[in-house]
Amino acid sequence: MGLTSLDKIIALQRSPANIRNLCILAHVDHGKTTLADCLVASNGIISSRLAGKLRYLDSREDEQIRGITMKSSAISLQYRHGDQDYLLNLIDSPGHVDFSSEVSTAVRLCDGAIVVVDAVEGVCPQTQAVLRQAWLENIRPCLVINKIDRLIVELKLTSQEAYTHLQKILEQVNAVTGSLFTSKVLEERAEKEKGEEEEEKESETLNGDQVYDWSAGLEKTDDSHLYFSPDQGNVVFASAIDGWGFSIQQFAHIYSQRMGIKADVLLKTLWGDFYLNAKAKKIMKGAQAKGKKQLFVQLVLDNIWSLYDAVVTRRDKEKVEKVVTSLGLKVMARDSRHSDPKVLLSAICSQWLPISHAVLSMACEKLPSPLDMSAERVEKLMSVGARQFDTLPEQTQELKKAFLQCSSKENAPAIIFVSKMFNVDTKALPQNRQRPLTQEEIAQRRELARQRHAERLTADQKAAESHEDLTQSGSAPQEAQPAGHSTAKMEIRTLKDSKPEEEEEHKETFIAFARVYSGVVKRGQRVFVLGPKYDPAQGLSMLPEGPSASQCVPEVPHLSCCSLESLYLLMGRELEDLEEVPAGNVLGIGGLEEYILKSATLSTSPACPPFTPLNFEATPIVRVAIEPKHPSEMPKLVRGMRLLNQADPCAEVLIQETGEHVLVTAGEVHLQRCLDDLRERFAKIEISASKPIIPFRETVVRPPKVDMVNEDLGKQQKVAIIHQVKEQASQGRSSDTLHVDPSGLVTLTTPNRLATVSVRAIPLPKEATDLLESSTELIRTLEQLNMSLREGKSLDVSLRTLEAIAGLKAQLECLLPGRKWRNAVEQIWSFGPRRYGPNILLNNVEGYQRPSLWQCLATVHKAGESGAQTTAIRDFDNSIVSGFQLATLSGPMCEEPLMGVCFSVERWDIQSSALSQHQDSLEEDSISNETSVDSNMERSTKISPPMEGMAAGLSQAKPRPEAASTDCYGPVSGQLIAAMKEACRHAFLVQPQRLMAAMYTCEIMATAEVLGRVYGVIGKREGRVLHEEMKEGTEMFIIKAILPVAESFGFADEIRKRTSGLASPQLVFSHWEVISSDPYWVPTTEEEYLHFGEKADSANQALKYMNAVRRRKGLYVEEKIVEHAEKQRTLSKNK
Ligand SMILES: Nc1nc2c(ncn2[C@@H]2O[C@H](COP(=O)(O)OP(=O)(O)OP(=O)(O)O)[C@@H](O)[C@H]2O)c(=O)[nH]1
Ligand SMILES: [Mg+2]
Repeated sequence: MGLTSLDKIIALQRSPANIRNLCILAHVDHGKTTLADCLVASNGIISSRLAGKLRYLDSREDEQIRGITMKSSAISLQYRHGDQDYLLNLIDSPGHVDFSSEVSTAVRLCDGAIVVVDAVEGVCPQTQAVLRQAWLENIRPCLVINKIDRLIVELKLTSQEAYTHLQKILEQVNAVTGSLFTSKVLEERAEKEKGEEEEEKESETLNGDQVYDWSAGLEKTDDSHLYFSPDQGNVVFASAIDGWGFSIQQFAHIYSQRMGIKADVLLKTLWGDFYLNAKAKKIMKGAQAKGKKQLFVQLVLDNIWSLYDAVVTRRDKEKVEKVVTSLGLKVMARDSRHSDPKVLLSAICSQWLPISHAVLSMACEKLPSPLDMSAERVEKLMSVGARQFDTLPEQTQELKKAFLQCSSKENAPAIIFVSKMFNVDTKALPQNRQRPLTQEEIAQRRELARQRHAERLTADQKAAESHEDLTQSGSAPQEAQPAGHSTAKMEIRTLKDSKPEEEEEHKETFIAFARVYSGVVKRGQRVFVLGPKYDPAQGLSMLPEGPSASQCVPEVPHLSCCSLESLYLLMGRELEDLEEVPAGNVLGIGGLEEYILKSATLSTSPACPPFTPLNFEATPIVRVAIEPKHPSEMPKLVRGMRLLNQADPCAEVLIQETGEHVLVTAGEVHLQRCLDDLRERFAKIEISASKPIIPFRETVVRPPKVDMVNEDLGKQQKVAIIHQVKEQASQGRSSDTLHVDPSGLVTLTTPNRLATVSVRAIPLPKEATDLLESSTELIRTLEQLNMSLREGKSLDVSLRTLEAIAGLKAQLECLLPGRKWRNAVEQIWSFGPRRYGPNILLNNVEGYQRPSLWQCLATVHKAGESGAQTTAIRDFDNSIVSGFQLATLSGPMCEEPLMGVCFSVERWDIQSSALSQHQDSLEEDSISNETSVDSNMERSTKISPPMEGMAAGLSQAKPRPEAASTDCYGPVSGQLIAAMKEACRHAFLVQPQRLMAAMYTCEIMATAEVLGRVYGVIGKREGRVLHEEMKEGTEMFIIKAILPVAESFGFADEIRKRTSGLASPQLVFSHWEVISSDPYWVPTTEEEYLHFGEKADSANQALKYMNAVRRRKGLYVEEKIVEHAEKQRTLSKNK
């Protein structure tokens, strides 16, 4: 880029009112990068002839090869609009679902977005997703309806039909916005109502006139500015590939001059049901009813249609010339002579209706500048997790002003957010880049080269001579021998020169993708790095007198200090060095890789809170184990995976218990990119990846009512089940500590016989499981609250969080109805695995009371309310929970996590000797205090005989000295954990078990001809079609289907191949689903024998999955390898 424009950009960075930070968002392949090309070409960075073909911002090789964008990248452009110069920091984002996390990183740094929609495909799943993301981040969108040329050339619509079609697309987009808006208003309304109710309760006075207000609040709220409408100026119609685009402002301007109609009248009527009455010289309403052409069709579309007709379809040279002269354009001869009519077309269109002009003008007019940031957005950015903005320290709340002012004054605190770390080749950094040479340098180099050439010539001559001598004397030539003094010197020099270069080649530098929200950032400045858990209140108390980041910092948790070594202007593939960057700009920062993993907040003020984490929509689900081809290269792989983890917002890297290095990615395409990155950039070694590791869940279901041939199961079958249970129980009774009763209650005693637990496994209703699965964040917060309550800390929770918890509780109560679940929600002991999973531990132990899981909801927390007799036994409470956590983390079928299982603990006995043993060990650790004496006393007063009535009582069956002899079993708490885990596993095993498979949803667009093949592929892969509909105005069908993740690998490829590239699906993780077949099923009734045969060896999908997992994990797989060993005969011998 030229120096002048860099200077200009630096100057523009200082006036935030003229800055627009915007990103381009869309579904995959709707033309974002092509549009970005056109905008980049307007700044002369690439040639306008190449715009749309180059895809300049797709700088990776695999992006170019695959034709999809895989990362978001930024470029700064300038544009003159009206009499002002603007700086546009443009970010292109990927549209493929696998990379949706990259979209989140882009959206966070912007104030506005350009949403691109393909005029043929219309609103697609990712279009909805990006609109939602823009909404969640409070950034304002504008719309570009792209690929309008396809309506003309491919679909061959008339201009009238195209108008109707475009109207429908606008309706679709607005419907998405509308639903987002409605849900927000309703939420606010609900909140307000709650506030009002409370107020009413306080005042207890009722307004006499108004009894009840049932308006939803939607009527009052003005939402017209949110919608896309051409007359609002926030819609551009375009064809990025042909280089044209327009908003109706442009045409209003043209026709107001040509026809003498006022521009603002045209603005209002160019889009809509208006027509031109030539006789009356009036614009009238009701074009459709009267069968007239709408103004938009007549004045806009018809012109474009006839141009395409003349240039592309009929190739009518004369007409083209006429049009060109009438529009006052100049077309170069080589363009008009070109054999491809598209060249001429884009030469004409890009002059007549340049797309960059339309889109950039819209961005300048309609998108907000950094100064317009709303207070709502600032508060959202600053409130982390459960904490509300009002509860933040005063100094922190003060910072809101800094955000809103976006000031670049010296005294303004610097606030920066880094949304991702990306890597560039160290050689591409501006300080290492080769500058263009000056004339003198060129001359010098030429001279040097000439000398070297001469030296080489003489050296070669000498070498040839000596070589001849040597061959003549019969000895082998010695290459290493220096041929001449001068060349040896030269070689040494070149060696020296190239060595550091080679080293550098291996280096990747990480650059932070960031934005300055306040203050000026200078090169070398020191700032605080605020971790996601940093608490400004704590920071402020430890750094009282507002110290600057330049001083040495005392140890504050989650806070560190770093200096910003280099600042860069992001110019797509290139970076430019900057000295300082004022507020409101997007920038790259070098030298932070030691401090930041993926994203972070930087500030000079310790009062600054960390920003809310990015909203990631994708769930990483595809796992593969990775190993180097040569085992000795393991350290390189480990290092490479660490770098990959830093460079990708979404990929996860972990080491499993088995020692495998596992990479978790969002999908197949993402996986491929990560592997390529590892091979070529980060590890630079040959690696091999395992087949994708497919996750499963294990669950129990209610006993089936019909058998496999749909016959009612009679009593006979029930007997069989009990029989089976007994059989299993007897198998498990290697020790006599296990007892299973016919109702499925499993009782297990610890090896030292001191403790006994009885557990029953019950399937949770599907809805309840789904609720738990979707509320993991909330449950985690609940668990944290309980933890701090247990530690006796004060609570700092927002009302909203408490409400959400109460809501969860109420919903659970609704979803667990009936006698069976009576009081169940109140008695939830824990969730699991990891304390927030979709399984429940229930406390059904009679007489055992413990603090409720929902204790944070109680307004007054009554400490020590639980019965005195349980205080001692409560010491072991944690062991039961831990046992449950372990059991739910890996189930007995194939050691996968459990899901949707409720373990109800119905009895729990501990012999008092165990307690005293436990107490003894505690006393050894700490000096015994009064409480322990107390509990000892209590214990002696509450003695109950074992296994009788009071299940949770304490029994003193054995005298104390015996306890010493049980020491060989280890601590009681540990034994109890193991016993609880085993009990859960056995309780699980006596219920009918099922595997659960992860499911993807996919939406496939296909034409009628290939529909059958698409169905074929879906069916073959065990998918289900949910619905199919015809896309209005096109011949495309949209098929929505769900597909097990296990069957999805290669699905997209297969669909693409079978439909000759016409359909390409995107897979998004949707939910977990029970696989209906029983992996342990064997025929039991006569009909089943008849139907499936004795061996029942028809494919059992669940068994296949289960065995595959077991085999991978090295577990025992029960399989017959040879069923009927018969001697094989060779046919030829038989003759
Ligand atoms: N007919 C037509 N094709 C277009 C137009 N704009 C883009 N394309 C084509 O659509 C394809 C996808 O374009 P891209 O710009 O790579 O799409 P994208 O939205 O950046 O795709 P991702 O980044 O992968 O999400 C390319 O083959 C383009 O040539 C257009 O206006 N008309
Ligand atoms: Mg792209």
